[in-house]
Amino acid sequence: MGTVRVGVDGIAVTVPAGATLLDAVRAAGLDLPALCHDDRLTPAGSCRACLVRAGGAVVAACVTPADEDTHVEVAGEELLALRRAAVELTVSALPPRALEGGPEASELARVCHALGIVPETAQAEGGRGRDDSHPYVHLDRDLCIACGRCVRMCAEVQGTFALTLTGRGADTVVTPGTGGAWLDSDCVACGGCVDTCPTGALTEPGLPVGAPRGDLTRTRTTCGYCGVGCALEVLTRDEQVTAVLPCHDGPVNRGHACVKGRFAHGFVRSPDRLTRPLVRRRGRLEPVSWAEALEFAAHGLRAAVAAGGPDAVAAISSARATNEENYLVQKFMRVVIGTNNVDNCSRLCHSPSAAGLTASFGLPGGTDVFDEAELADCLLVVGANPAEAHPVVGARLLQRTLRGARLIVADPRTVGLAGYADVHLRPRPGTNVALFHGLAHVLLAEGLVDEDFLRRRAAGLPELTALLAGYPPDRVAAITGVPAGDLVAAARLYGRAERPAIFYGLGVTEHLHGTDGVRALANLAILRGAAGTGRGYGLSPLRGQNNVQGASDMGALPDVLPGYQPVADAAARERAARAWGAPVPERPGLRIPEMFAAARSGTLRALWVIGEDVCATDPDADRVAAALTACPLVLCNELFLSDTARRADVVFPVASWLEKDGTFVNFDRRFQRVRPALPPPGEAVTDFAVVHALAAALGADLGCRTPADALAECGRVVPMFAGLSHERLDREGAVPWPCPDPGAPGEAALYRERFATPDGRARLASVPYLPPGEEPDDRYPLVLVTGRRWAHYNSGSMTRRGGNLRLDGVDLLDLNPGDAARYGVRDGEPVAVESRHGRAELTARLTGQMAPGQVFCAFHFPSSGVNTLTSGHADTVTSCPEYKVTAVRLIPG
Ligand SMILES: Nc1nc2c(c(=O)[nH]1)N[C@H]1C(S)=C(S)[C@@H](COP(=O)(O)OP(=O)(O)OC[C@H]3O[C@@H](n4cnc5c(=O)[nH]c(N)nc54)[C@H](O)[C@@H]3O)O[C@H]1N2
Ligand SMILES: Nc1nc2c(c(=O)[nH]1)N[C@H]1C(S)=C(S)[C@@H](COP(=O)(O)OP(=O)(O)OC[C@H]3O[C@@H](n4cnc5c(=O)[nH]c(N)nc54)[C@H](O)[C@@H]3O)O[C@H]1N2
Ligand SMILES: [Mo]
Repeated sequence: MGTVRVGVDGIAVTVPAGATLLDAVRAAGLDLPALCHDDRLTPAGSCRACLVRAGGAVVAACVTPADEDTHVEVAGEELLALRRAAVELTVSALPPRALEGGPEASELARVCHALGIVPETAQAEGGRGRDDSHPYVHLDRDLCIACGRCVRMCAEVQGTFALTLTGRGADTVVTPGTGGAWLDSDCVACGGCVDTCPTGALTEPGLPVGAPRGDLTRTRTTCGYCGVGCALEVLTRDEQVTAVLPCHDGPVNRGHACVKGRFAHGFVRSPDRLTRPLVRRRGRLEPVSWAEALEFAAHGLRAAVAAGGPDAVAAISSARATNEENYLVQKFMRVVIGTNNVDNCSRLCHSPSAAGLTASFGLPGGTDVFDEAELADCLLVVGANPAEAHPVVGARLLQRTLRGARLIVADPRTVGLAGYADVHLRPRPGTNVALFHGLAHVLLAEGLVDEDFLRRRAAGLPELTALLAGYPPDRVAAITGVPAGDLVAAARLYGRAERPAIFYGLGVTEHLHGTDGVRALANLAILRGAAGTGRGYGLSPLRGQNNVQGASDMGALPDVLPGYQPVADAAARERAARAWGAPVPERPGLRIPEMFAAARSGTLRALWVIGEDVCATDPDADRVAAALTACPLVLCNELFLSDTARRADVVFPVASWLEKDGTFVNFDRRFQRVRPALPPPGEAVTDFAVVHALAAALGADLGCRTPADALAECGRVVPMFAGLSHERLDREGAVPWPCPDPGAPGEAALYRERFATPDGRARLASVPYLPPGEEPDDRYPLVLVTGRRWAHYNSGSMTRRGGNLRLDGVDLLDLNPGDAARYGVRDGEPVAVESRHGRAELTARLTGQMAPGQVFCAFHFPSSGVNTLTSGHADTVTSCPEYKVTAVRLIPG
């Protein structure tokens, strides 16, 4: 992209080609009001506040392109008067409260102050009323200047199209497109409209218009909900969160956010927060001092090791916690206890991605960072619902589609993006491998493969070609239920695109053959030569938790040390042992489901559960509860008395992501800083401090006193993290791994030269399609798919404590109207769901988004019992539960 040179009041500036005069004026360091303008949006040119003179004419700077050698005149009494008149006209239609809070009250107030417009200019009567129906977005109609920024934000950034301008002339005002109250609209509370509103017409409860902001403390951190990794600025006063705003320079979110990171912070000061350690005495959990709790835990751990050796102890580390905390937990287990029994919720989530991507390409992460993948001209979104589960990513994928990229969605349900898809493939749950083979069959049959790439950089083509002969479209249609014509159409779109990218989620991994699914999906990228190009696109798992990538990177896994170095590898053990000054146990440890089985059989004698509500979120919950009951010692680090904490013998109260220091790794392998915005409540401390304290109670010292030390030590154990440090991240913001060199950038796009497999080639996988573990029958005739809804997060422990409950307060079962009629279920009425394993109580919602024979629910309200329904079937390679396929029956109300 070229540049142009522009003169601004005699100052020469260089701006990128395509820039506007407003960009040039700002590049010159001059202030120019622009009330209808936001850099995140297409310019509107409607408010006339940015009038300048260029080429002899008075023009709105925000919509006038900067041409080479343009001379822009900004200063001068005449231009100032024009701008002042334009803003005065706008302000005169507003009531006095628009300018009562002083210059810092709003962008408009600031502009008025700068232009010398006095508060008395705002004299209108108003009386158009407010809409305070929504917990997070409040509308004062009288302050609306119809600049349209909110409407454009909702359309161009969020992509929800929930807002419109209605009325005429001075009466024009923003309204939800559905007409009624804001709460009942399509708004998904990303906060974008509030963020861009220049007048205070749209505000959030913590920051009403005119409220003083000067005394707020601002802390930049990384969101602790999902794995997108949004950079957020937390505003606090008196140790309370006032608001959380998206950082406009956020490397991933670029000024966008979602209802969770932006608004769901009410949990932080919830009266339910745990503030003191608890110990079980005479069957009841009672508050005790830290010294007592630690002594009790240490005593119990010693007894467990004495009775069953180090392997009688296990820990589930937290993908909600920081890298440094996860690093410390696995070090504690390996060095202090002497076992590899440590795992994290990647097991339940994207462990098939780690296994599958490693087998296909060599490393357990996506092939490219999102910014590059997003440049694709064809998006294949598979078994992922980013509109709800990764809203900031979902919004960007939608914008890419609206700007011309082709879109294929593969999901049994009509998820948010499906409405915009060129082709929506709706496979029966559990039939992905056949679906992907069907697509690959067409790619091969129609010559839509990259022969040169396959020759130079891939292995396994002859075997795959032979296998794919058995997956012609007709047979695949019979297995998956996807019409052969749709399959061919999708394969042609993906096959003919120049830059095809794949994004996928749990609809691929949480299956009996999840790892095979990942590998069969990777086959498509390899056949097209669409991975390791160095130019982006590739294949990206939309990883779930804020730090599930990092928890695994740090070695909170039973078979690998930090940096995925196998515990079975003597050299890797030796390297870690040298850094840690203690031997590393040789035998790979237990995976989460194996831990529960060992507890039930009596061989596991102590389990430390850190930030995972296993009783609510692991499958076949009754058997999980039985495991905890059987285990002589259960320790739990929690924010709340979760179903799991309730069953523990010791509960340590801990800090949340808003209260701690460290780093997270997001879904596309980027390290970012996490900083405390407020202190934890009561006696709660960080997970980091708890691990240190428990080690000390056992007479051990884990070293690395601070989180920064822990990351530095990790870099000494793992060459690919050697270039990372807190100090560097403070300076640079986000740095992707691999990052071996402190002086060089991390590797955003992997495998430019060679894949990280032993022979440097990507491996095509010849895995046959095998049916799911659970199949419907006469007694359990429906297939239940479980997944996510936009307003709640996993166990819901955080999102159910605050305004999100008003956005989504009922645990729903989605089902097709035809099935509802057949089973006598009515919309909005209670329905019991029974599987071969358990029973849940939900409320029915009839929707055409569901295919006949399938029902869907989330698992955000543990009291409904959804995870008593799910089975013990798990991915044959990684033990990831088959959450996406459970045979059920319905019993109306
Ligand atoms: N609002 C919200 N956001 C979240 C979370 C949350 O709880 N709430 N959780 C976070 C976590 S931990 C994770 S892991 C991510 C998960 O993010 P996603 O993977 O996007 O979430 P899910 O809704 O579990 O599943 C995705 C889709 O898989 C589809 N699916 C089911 N079976 C199949 C199949 O056989 N084939 C295909 N092709 N598709 C299938 C489902 O219909 C569903 O729409 O979200 C993260 N973000
Ligand atoms: N039916 C069904 N079940 C599923 C899934 C599904 O699709 N369907 N998805 C699975 C997936 S992908 C995942 S990732 C799991 C998620 O399951 P979990 O990890 O159990 O769920 P979360 O609610 O994210 O967090 C667990 C607990 O951590 C606590 N917590 C939050 N922050 C911290 C912290 O910093 N430190 C500590 N110590 N605790 C903290 C919270 O209060 C919460 O109780 O659920 C799985 N369960
Ligand atoms: Mo997850």
